[in-house]
Formats: sequence, C-alpha cells, structure tokens
Amino acid sequence: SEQTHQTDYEVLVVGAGFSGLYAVYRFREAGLTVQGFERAEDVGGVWHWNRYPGAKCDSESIYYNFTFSEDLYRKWTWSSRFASQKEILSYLHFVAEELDVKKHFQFQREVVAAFYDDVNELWKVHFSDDVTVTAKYFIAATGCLSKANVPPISGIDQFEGEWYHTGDWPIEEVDFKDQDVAVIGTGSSGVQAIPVIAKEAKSLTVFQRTPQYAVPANNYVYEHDYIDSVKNDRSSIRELMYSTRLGMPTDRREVSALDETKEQREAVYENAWTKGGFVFPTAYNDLLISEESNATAASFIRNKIRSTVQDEDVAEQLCPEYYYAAKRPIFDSGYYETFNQPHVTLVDVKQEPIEVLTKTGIQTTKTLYDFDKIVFATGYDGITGSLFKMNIHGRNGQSLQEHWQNGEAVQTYLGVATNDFPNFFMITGPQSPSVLMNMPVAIEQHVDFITDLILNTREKGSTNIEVVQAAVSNWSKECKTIADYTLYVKTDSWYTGTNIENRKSRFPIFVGGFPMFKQICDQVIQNEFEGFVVS
Ligand code: NA7
Repeated sequence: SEQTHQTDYEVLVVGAGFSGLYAVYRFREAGLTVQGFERAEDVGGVWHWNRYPGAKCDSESIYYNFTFSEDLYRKWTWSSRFASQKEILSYLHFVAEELDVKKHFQFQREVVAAFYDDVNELWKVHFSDDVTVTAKYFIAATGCLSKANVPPISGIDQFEGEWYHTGDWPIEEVDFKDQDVAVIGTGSSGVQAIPVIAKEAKSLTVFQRTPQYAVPANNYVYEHDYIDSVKNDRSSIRELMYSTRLGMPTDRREVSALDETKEQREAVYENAWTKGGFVFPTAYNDLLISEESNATAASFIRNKIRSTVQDEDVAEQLCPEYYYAAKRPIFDSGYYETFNQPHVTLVDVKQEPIEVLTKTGIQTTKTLYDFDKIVFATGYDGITGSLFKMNIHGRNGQSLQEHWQNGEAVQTYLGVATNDFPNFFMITGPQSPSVLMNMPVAIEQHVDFITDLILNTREKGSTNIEVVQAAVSNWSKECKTIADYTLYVKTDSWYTGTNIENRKSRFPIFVGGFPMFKQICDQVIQNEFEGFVVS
C-alpha cells in the first residue's frame, strides 16, 4: 500500500473501549507520546457495537468500572445493579471526558496490517485508508469479543428483509413491531435479546443449536443511600475486587457441592437462584472441577426449566446437557418464560438444520420460515479473532496466525506479550485471566503492568522489550496444566474456539484466578521483569 503519511509516536494503541481509554491515559501520564486509533466513530468498544435490545452487563455495575481514581469513582452514579448497554456507553463517554483522552484518538481508523521493522526497531501500522503510522510500541486494546461471527450460511445476500448481528448493531433503533422475527443463537446475547424482541414482534422464532443454562440476573434499581455508601468506600471496594478470583465479590463458598446433603444443596441453589448473577456459578468451589458436583447444579437448573416452560416437549428441547458454567454462564430476565407465549417458537437446528437463507426467510431441512428480520446472536471469533483481524507480523515477517498456528497453539507470557513480536503488547490477551473475570479490574492491572515495564526499560537506558521463548513456553504450560484440571477444556465454547466451524479445541485462558495472576505478575516486577529482555 502507498505510504501517504507518516507520523512517529512512542506508543500506538488500538481500541477505544475500557482498555484503550485507560491505556492512553496511563501512557500519557507516564510521559509517553501516545496515539489511539479506533474503527468505530466514537469511544465505547464492545459497548459501542452491542446495541441490541436487552443488552446489559453481567458484572454488577459498582464493580464494572474503573477504581483507580477516587474522583472518577465518586462522580459517576449507577442506576441499577446490572447496567444497560446505554448506561455503560454513557459511562465510557464520561470517562473519556474526565480523563481528557478523546483528543488522543483518531476514529474510523481500522488497522489492516502491522509489521515489525527489524532494521529500524519499530512498528509500521497500516490503516484501511492507506495511511501508515510508525510507533515504538504497538498495543492491542482490541478486547476479546470484537470479531463478530456470522456463520457461513449460504444465501445471506438473497434475503430481502433486514438482518443484524448483535455485536454490530445499527445506531438507529430497529423496530420489530408487527414483524416476523428470527433470532439465531442462544448465548448471553440471544438470551438477553429474546424476551425483549418477543414483546414487540408479531412472531418470534428462535433457532437454537445448543440449549443453555440460564440463571436469573435479578436486576434492581439501586437505592440512593446504598450508592452514597459505595462512593464513600472506594478503596475497600477496590481491595475486595482485587482480592477475589472473579475481580468482584460474589458469595463464593469454599465448599464442595458433594460435602453437603441434597437438601442443603437445594437450599443453597435456591438462594443463589433468587440472588441472581454470579452468585449461582460460585455457589460451590468445585463446580468447574468435579463432574459430579457440576451435575448437581445442572440438574437443579433443568428442573427449573421444566417447571417454568409449560409445553413439555419445548421444555425438554431447552434442557442442556453440557457441564454447567463451562461455557460462559448466562443470566437472564424472563428467558424461559418467553417460550410460554403463543407467538414464540423454538426450532432446534440440530434436529432441523438450517440449509439456506432464501429471499423470504430461512429454509431448514424441514420447513421454509418467512421473516421480515433475522437477528444473528451467533457470537464471536473470540480471544484471538480480534488480534488476527489486524494481520500482525513479527520478526522475519511471520504473522501472528502462523506463530500461533491459527489460534490452535497460542503462546504468550502472562497474556501480555509473545516471543518474536518485540514491543508488541496485548491488554486482556490470550492466557490472561481476563475473560473469566470482571474485565475492568483485569484491564487496570494489565495496563499498569505494561506501563511499568516500559518505564523500567527506559530507566535501563533502552526502549526495546522482548520476551524470552522459555518464559513463553513455561507460561503456556502452566496455563494448560491448570486448565486441564477443569471442565472448561471438555466443553465446546468460544473459550475453546470450537464455536467456529472447523476450529480445533484450545483453551488459551489462565484459570488460576485473578489474585494468583496478580501475585505472579507482582513477583515478575520484583524480579526486575524476569522473562523480558531489554536490548
Ligand atoms: P456466544 O455465547 O458465543 O453464543 C452464540 C450462540 O450462537 C450460541 O448459542 C451458539 O450455539 C449459536 N451459534 C453459533 N453459530 C451458530 C450456527 N452456525 N447456527 C446456529 N447457532 C449458532 O455469543 P454471545 O454474543 O451470546 O455472547 C458472547 C459473550 O458476550 C458472552 O459469553 C459474555 O461474555 C458476553 P453453540 O452454543 O455454539 O452451539
């Protein structure tokens, strides 16, 4: 591509979500020249794109925010326990404003390729508009869920109605009134959208591939007094967040489900069901380790489904079999009840696969369904998809895809860097604990770590940072060793990447929990950033 413009920055950050905003702020405060780039027209990251009806966060809002600044924490007021997409997006606009970082971003600039220049020891980053920018440090603040997965169903172009992906939702409101609507996919996004769309649509047909366990979110409006006390308590809330596995407090009990009687378990699950959110999957400490423990939670939820859904056949079709919470746990607001409404139909695509999209709708092996609108709630090419999309090339022109064998052999050090990609850093990267926890906490820690690393290197009189191959393979082994104890690796999900057709299973996540991860990182810092070399 023609080089029409060239600017040098010390740090180039891609993404203007939680990660990018905080990264740009921290790097600037550290005295580095930094430039951010974002493909959307404004800040927000996933919260900019995920405007589908019912979109909400599953982390409690008082924890789903930055806690590094007293001022910032005090100035923002959350309305309810689980904030809507709209409210979170407003929060991120507020953050950008308060930290005064928007001026460091260029919007509607998408990275199409990036190359490490061995000779000049810098990154050359190419954008979709043919512009190339050079920088010393190249930071991917691109998140884990930014490459939408629209399944390769033929005939999409033929369909004459409107279709949408939940992660790429139009800015203009979509009207479902008097419409025949299809939703394909029943993950967190589908389960949030389905009850809301059902309220508006003339008819709703849900295409389900794998039935899911959904537990009530139990959202409620915060009381003023509560919010006031929270604001006065930032430092202890932050400490609590930093000291829990999920990066936010739950009622996690350090007890095996098998150590209690059936009656005790029922009471525990019933209580967790009422409280809602992450209380349920953390009710016992071995739900993701012991198949037997897991089965107790799974059967409790199946019983709830059977007692909620009136039509017995539909109830059975909605009952999942996989290990509970080994896919991302789902929290709902009236999901199963929706199937009691006469205008809502469930289609099991394992029994009745989708063959093709026609002009008027969806043709399965059994029926042609006509629709005005089709919603793809089909998820993402998670974790590695957002990185591969940038076509990053390290030493000797090797692409990240080649380096990680298309995502099947991901190797990083602490989720932050990989060998042969000098001065390239990832926030919430593969093999970090981020996707299994409350993201903003992980983000603060990752960005702080990278900033310290850069400053430390500078103190040593250098700017070049690389990770040692041995550190990378050790970390990857450690991640795998812990993961192999869990049920995650035995379950198809976007964690394992098997939600994408023809992808072999992998599990690039550190499952030791956040406190252990942070302790390891702090030790690395104390040991003068061991595992990194400065040249
Ligand atoms: P998810 O959780 O990956 O869910 C995607 C859903 O789409 C899931 O039910 C899939 O079934 C289904 N799917 C995917 N491809 C197809 C095809 N080809 N045909 C039919 N159904 C399909 O994505 P979400 O957006 O809901 O949630 C992503 C994360 O956002 C979530 O985990 C939270 O962290 C927030 P499957 O189960 O793979 O059989």
